[in-house]
Amino acid sequence: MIVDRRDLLLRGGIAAAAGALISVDRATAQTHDMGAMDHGSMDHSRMDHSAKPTSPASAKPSEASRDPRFTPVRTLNGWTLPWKMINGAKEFHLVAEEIVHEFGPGSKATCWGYNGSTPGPTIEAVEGDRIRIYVTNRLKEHTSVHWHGLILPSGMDGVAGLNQPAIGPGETFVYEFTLRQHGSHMYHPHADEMTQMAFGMMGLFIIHPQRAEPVPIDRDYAFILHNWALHPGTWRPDPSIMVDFNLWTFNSKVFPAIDPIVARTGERVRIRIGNLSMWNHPIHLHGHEFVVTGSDGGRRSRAQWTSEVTEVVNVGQMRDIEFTATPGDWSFHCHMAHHTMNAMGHGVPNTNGVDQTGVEAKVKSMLPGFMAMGRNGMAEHQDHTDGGMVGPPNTMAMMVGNGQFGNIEMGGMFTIVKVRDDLARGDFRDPGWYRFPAGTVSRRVSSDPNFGAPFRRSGSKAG
Ligand SMILES: [Cu+2]
Repeated sequence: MIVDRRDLLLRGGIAAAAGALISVDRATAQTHDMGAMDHGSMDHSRMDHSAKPTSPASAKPSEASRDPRFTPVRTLNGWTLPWKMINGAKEFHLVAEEIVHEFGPGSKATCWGYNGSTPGPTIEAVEGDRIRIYVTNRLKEHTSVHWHGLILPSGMDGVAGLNQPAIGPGETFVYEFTLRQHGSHMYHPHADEMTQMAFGMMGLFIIHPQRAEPVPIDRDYAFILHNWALHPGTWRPDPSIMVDFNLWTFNSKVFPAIDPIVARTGERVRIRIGNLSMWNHPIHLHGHEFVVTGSDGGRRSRAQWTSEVTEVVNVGQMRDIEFTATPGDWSFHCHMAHHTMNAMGHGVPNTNGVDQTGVEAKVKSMLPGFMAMGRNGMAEHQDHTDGGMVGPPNTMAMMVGNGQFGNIEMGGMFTIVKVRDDLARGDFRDPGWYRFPAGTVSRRVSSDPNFGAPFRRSGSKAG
């Protein structure tokens, strides 16, 4: 069943429509265990094991050797593509295919990705490596892979029609080149690009420098920013949408399904952020000043590092940020407020400040389930949806997530950096909520609105 915004308005009431509503199980918020596996919480349900690629690179992840020169990248909610050394080249095998992807609890869609996931698996290698990548196309239309930001022979650049013939359905092409740089990069199709990217086809391509970095990185996270038009009550992203998206994702997941970024106190953390969405995203970290140390242009010299608390990651760019982890639970999110919400109706009447008492009774006579909301702000949405108010099928509530002090009222591009004193090296498991030292949490001192009689400007009192 397709539910459009008009249906939403009629079925759920004006304010309810402002945040396409569906109940979210409290227990699903931040309780998933990342475990120590690189595969994290990815959904393998649609991987077609009977059709495993026959190239030598179809190895189990454990067969991929670990390089002592660098800390492997941890792809948030994702995984790293295994490889095998064949005839002097690191050999990888990507499979473009349709998948069923879960954005978060209660929201799945038929998407396109690589090797069973969106984003596809991260390709990780070292500057100077010879790389051979097979690409098998299991889609019903042609595709190609562009290695975004890589310095390579023109015939390996992956623009269908320009650099190569398109990879037809069922065909396998091979790309082979030597890595001439290091840095944070991406890959994505360059054939029916608008559609294929709107459906989730993209991945990270991380190239480590040949020599160990002067400032060692203890935890190296990476993710791609993306946006999706998954209209309420539908099961396929709409590739025709240009601005009015309703799911904003880190590695194709929305809060609360995005893995936390876990670190031990004092560790140096790098987060590599790529953007293949259709907006620029100001990414903001609480409680730390980070330094922007690199991009798809490689690692910058120290003199070029800038100290920031928010860094805009423009479309088509990557940014590497680094910081020394400080204990606590710290929000990490896009600062576009609508990008930290899940599915919303846009362009609905503004009910803020509107006394709907009389209207509510009248509408209720025609729509028994109608509930007037939004007079004093929107926060009550989460109470209603957490309380079981039903919205359109397959649609996440606008604001979700429950912390130890109450509703977090977030969604979309939001996760939590969790820094603890007692984590083992390489332990990426969710450590639960931060135990605040006694006396360090902001607390109520009065419930009297006139408390303290602070100075206020005269003449600004509303109504
Ligand atoms: Cu944003």
